[in-house]
Amino acid sequence: MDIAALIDPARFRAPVAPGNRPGDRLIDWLRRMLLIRAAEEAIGDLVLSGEARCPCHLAIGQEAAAVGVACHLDARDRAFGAHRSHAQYLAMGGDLVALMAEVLGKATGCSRGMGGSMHLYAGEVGFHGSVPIVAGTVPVAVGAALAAKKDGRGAVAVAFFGDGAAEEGGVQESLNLARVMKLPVLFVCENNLYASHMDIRLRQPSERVSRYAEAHDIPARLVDGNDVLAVADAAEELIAVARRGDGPGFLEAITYRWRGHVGPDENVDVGLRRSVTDLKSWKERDPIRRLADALLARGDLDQPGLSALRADAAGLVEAAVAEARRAPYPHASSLLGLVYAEAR
Ligand SMILES: Cc1ncc(C[n+]2csc(CCOP(=O)(O)OP(=O)(O)O)c2C)c(N)n1
Ligand SMILES: [Mg+2]
Repeated sequence: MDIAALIDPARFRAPVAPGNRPGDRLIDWLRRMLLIRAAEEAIGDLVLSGEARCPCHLAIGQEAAAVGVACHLDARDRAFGAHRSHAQYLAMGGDLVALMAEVLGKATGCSRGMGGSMHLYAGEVGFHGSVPIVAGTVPVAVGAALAAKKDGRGAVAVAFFGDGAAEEGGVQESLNLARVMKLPVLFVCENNLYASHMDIRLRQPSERVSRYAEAHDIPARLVDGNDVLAVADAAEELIAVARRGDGPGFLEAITYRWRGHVGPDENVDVGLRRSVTDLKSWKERDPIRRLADALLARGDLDQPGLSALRADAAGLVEAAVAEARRAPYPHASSLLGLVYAEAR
């Protein structure tokens, strides 16, 4: 794929090409993307109303990257994220109520209300944590891949990170070690072209992050990150290589966040090149609409069916927020309870 075409928001707006993939599988992916979108819109509202007090980084517009990778992972795998990880957590099957409770700081949250939006955990489905230290979990994923290799049960580790994280030295060291030790890890760079408010074109000589993988002799795929099928095909191939013991892979998904760096507003007034026109244009590459249109065109779904999927997602999110609201806050006495591991 040509990076110049991929970063041009006037391109790739057509429905995705479902090929001969079964309709029910694709409907499941659509359902997951709709749930992520609805959940993040609700989180945005909770921030606006002041109920959510932690910083919340929304991935609205980026849903296909998380779902296209997560659909090939299972509970034995070890995925890690960063500050913008609601989508990855939900795509892996993390509990929706526990997410909302965590965002509201409640004791029933997935990190017992101690972490907030940027510290998500759902080990039971293979999501082993998100940490807002940019690039912090990339070497951790490499360690998890080493453990997986020693276990010999075919598990893979996945590091989700951004284009900004790729500029941290630890990512280079991680790529090097993973390749030299032939570890089963997939590096997934969700390249949304921004690190906080700075455009990648002001930071780098090339917009293409996967060139780092080539420098480390790691097979890389560059895809339209708003095409869940393109992401899923590339992820499937690279994950299969890792699972059979043939070493790491690197997947770069070009995408764009519709909201600001942090919080629900659009941040069009802070970046140098994030213009209203660009944002409007990127919304035309909506990963959800492109999949839904493909399913409608192929007859896997009709309009009432699509409306029902949307209503289901909205209903689940509304119920989850209500349940999270009812949950208690953690007691102050539990504050130190999670600081040290218990002696075995
Ligand atoms: C080590 C470190 N440096 C700086 C920050 C502040 N910070 C938070 S997010 C971010 C940008 C990350 O950009 P990217 O990796 O592209 O992720 P995106 O926000 O685009 O999803 C920065 C600089 C941080 N959290 N950690
Ligand atoms: Mg980024």
